[in-house]
Amino acid sequence: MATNWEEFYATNLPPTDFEDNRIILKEFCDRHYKLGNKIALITSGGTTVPLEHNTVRFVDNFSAGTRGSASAEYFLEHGYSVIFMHRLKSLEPFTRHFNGQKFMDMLDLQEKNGHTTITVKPDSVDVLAPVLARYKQTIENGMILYISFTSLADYLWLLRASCECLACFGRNAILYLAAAVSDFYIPPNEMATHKLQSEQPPNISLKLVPKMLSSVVNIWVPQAYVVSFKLETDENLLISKARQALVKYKHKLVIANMLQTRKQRVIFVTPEESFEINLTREQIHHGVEIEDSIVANVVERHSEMIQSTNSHKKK
Ligand code: 9Z3
Repeated sequence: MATNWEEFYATNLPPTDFEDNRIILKEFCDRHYKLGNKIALITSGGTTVPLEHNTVRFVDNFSAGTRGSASAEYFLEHGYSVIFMHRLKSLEPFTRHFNGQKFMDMLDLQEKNGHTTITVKPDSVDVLAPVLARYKQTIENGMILYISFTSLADYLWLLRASCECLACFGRNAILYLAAAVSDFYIPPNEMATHKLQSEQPPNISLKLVPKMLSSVVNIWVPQAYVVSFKLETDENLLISKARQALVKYKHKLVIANMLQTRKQRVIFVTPEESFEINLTREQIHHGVEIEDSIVANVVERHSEMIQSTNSHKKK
């Protein structure tokens, strides 16, 4: 009998650029595997759930991609190669610091004798230079791969393809699943072909998306260090739901967060313990990002896992 997963992939077509992305993913992974690098797959941003095959409307969610894009920078600082699998047009590492008007406001425009010069305002150089330097170094060393998705189906196709390429890394891979992935969708055979008409209120019935974590942890990358995120809006559910996920999927770590406070507070839930990381008002005021501590902690746990496996092997 086909599992929910097989059925999902059998009935939802891959995105049009899927084969190209698969080749790019494989090349990136092969290169970094040969270099002996540790690698982090970071998922980031929300997914869309189309309401029509010829999609005019879709269900979306709040995720801006702050968690994923900031975390990507910190993983790079810790020496990891990074696959940044993100929602198209959500925040990206490095450029996230200068989003929208901020970037324009950093520049000066001069017109003289028919010549146009654009310069960075002196007081913006200190802000731009360190980020630009890190960006250039990352790109020159080929340390990051940007792969984008929009819909839930795109995301799930790319997730499986990434896992296939990461399997050879064994314990040297981290999966850091920060994307806010829809739990509900409309199966293709139940979806309208054309734009829903507005003569009557539509009757939309969403189905549950098969739980991908189970395949990730048990089949696709069984040796990797898998970190999932649990988002809630009701504090009373947060820890119990995070624990439930750990028990069900048997991975290493769930990072729980509340929608409203996700930028200043997270709770690490592992099979052995749970503890909070909190930023003070002062830290927030000084531009400290919670992802700095989150990633440092995850990296430490990952190293411990690798070391403990190595010492087991030696015995
Ligand atoms: C998260 O909980 C992320 O921390 C956020 C980050 C999406 C809240 P932003 O992108 O927000 O910085 O604006 N991600 C996982 C959310 C999720 O859908 N988790 C599933 C669940 O809670 C489990 S995989 O059931």
